[in-house]
Amino acid sequence: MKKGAIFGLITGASLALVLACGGGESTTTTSSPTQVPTKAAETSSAASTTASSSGAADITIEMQDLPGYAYLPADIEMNAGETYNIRLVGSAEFHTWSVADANGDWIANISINPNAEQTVSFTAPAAGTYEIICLPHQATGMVGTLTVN
Ligand SMILES: [Cu+2]
Repeated sequence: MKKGAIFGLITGASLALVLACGGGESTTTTSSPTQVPTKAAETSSAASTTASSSGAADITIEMQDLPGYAYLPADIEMNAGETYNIRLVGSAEFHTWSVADANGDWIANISINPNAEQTVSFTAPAAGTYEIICLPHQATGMVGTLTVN
């Protein structure tokens, strides 16, 4: 007898839910078509403003081959803890953009293939001065300095 009473309650409750959902849906459908396009236009204009301001921290470094192996620019500055998008533009030869910490461990060690271009996300380490080297061309002067403030 008790089990039957509980089952009856559940069945009644789910019926009420189905009826409530059906009623709610039909009401929403009739009123929404005129409001949706206006809201979508407002959202997209706000999103484009955010995207243009977030690209402010970009740094572009170009690789230079003979007669003078070099990074253009060789010396860059960053703020500690800030994340930068570094665009590395390759030349005819293979290069690396390698940055070591005081212990000689790589903070960054990025390969730049011939005539390839890539953008890497790099978070500046603690304040200090770091040496940037190109592994194949370090001996011929392809070095730079990362100054973190
Ligand atoms: Cu190089």
